[in-house]
Amino acid sequence: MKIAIMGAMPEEIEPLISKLSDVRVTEYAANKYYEGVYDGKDVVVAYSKIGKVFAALTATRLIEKFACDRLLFSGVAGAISDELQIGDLIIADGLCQHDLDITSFGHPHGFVPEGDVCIPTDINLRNIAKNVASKKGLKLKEGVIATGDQFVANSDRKEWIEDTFKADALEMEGASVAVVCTSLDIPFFILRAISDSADMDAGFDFDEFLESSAKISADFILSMVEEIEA
Ligand code: 3QA
Repeated sequence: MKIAIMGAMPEEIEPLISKLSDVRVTEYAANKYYEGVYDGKDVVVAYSKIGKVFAALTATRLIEKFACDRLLFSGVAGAISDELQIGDLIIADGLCQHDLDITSFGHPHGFVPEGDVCIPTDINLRNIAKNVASKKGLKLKEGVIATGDQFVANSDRKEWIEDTFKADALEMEGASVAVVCTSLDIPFFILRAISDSADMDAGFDFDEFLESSAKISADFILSMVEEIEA
């Protein structure tokens, strides 16, 4: 078993790589990949850079070149659900692409032929997350995460995403990782800690809480790695 852990931004993986031992760094397509050991398990950590295309490239590389057979994503997200405050954790039960649109042809938002509007995450990894949360007494929301190549800082757009996809949080990478992992048959998991509420104040909040929320997510992911059987 080799576990890939990816984020989108350097801030999202720094709290992870600082905890690895025997680190070896390699570079591919202007991304750095950190192979190392955590809790006796082989892990490969990388940040993709922002957005769906970079995330798809990095996820593919982690699976095909580094032979990872599980992929965990750690990072921050904008909240949609009122239940989610800054610093709260959400795991995706499914992910959709809110900016994928061939509705001119009568298809629903987020759909293309031979694809799915909503891609489910691995149930075993979700159960491990729930066990970690209950052990640590942490609140963990489970819901739909919507992905698109937009930093959403607009209440109208946010409400549209909520209404259209029943989404609880939004970000810019999860669904593309879901497409790659499902296509390549790799169990995957998406965790996010809230950095902002995707509204007028989102840019300001994001700058303020990126680091602290990224750390909350990363710490949780490491606890999950401890629970995953080698
Ligand atoms: C935002 C990051 C991208 O990887 C997606 C954070 C948190 N709040 C969001 C929101 N809308 C969409 N996504 C998010 N991540 C990158 S833009 C800022 C870059 O600053 C999740 C996310 N409201 C770089 C310095 O110039």
